[in-house]
Amino acid sequence: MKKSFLALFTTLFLLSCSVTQKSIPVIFDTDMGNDIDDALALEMLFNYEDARQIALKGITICKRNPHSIEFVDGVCRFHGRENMPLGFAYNGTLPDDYYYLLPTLEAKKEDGTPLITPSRGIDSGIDEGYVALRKMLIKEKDGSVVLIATGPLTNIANLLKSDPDDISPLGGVDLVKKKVKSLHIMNGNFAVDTPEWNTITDLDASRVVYELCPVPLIASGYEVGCAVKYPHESILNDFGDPNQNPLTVAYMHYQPMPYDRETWDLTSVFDALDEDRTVFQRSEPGLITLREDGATIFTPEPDGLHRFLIVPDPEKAKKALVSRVTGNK
Ligand SMILES: [Ca+2]
Repeated sequence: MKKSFLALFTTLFLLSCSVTQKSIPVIFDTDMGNDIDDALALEMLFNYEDARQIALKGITICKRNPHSIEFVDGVCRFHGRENMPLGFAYNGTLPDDYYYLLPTLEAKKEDGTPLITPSRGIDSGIDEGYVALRKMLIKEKDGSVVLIATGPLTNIANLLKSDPDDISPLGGVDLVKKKVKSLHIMNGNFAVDTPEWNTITDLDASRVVYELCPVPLIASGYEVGCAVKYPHESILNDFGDPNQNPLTVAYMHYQPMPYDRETWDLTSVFDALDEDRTVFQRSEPGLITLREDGATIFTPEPDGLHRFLIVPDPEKAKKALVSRVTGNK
């Protein structure tokens, strides 16, 4: 009896240690409401957190649409995250509603009540994106935060440009250098020299991030997400009634079904957080610079802080991403 108690205690102790070690603090910056891949990426983050591999410390929104706030807050509450710290780019880009925000906010459960019930919106006094990021960062251990940005880099650039203030005596670059372990962005194109959408939607912000980011920066280029498409069958089959889950409702409104969507933002989340390093590979180190039109240029440099992603086996990557979006269902 004593032995089994000891074994149980030891197991629990080791389990708690491994949980503590693996709960990576993560901050997610998203243009939720533009493409549907942000919604799939957020679902992955919830699953990583449910598996106790990460702690999602906050979400900043770089799309200047009030319904983006309601959608993100509502989806967080749907998943039991009642008070997720949020930030919003009040002067961000792309204020349009587009295709899935409103239909998801208007969707109903079978009993006629709203599917998601946001408690916050544009008038809730949510912090400006970079202010929220500064507040989130100071709470975390030095060198610990994994920052993932899957939209135009408005908030991240404003963070890097921020001055010392009441939140921290450090300016943005020094604060990021102190707190952030790595920055993972869906940005650029490393296959051909064509400007990528996230890069050029806020080109000034992209220049700031590539020039000022003081920690390792890993970019998932346009070509990576294009090589791996999310299967519509998963949307229809893996989440119960697809009309009763905000992710699947949003997906079904983004484009006419059935369609398989490119996995751009999902690839950055997976690379940032997953222990399986065989699904996506990273390039040699180097320096990413932007041509005048916004095309990304990669120059190898042994001490460079920048890398880009490579997908050696798209079919393997698809299975890995589906597993993370569905939570291995
Ligand atoms: Ca995005």
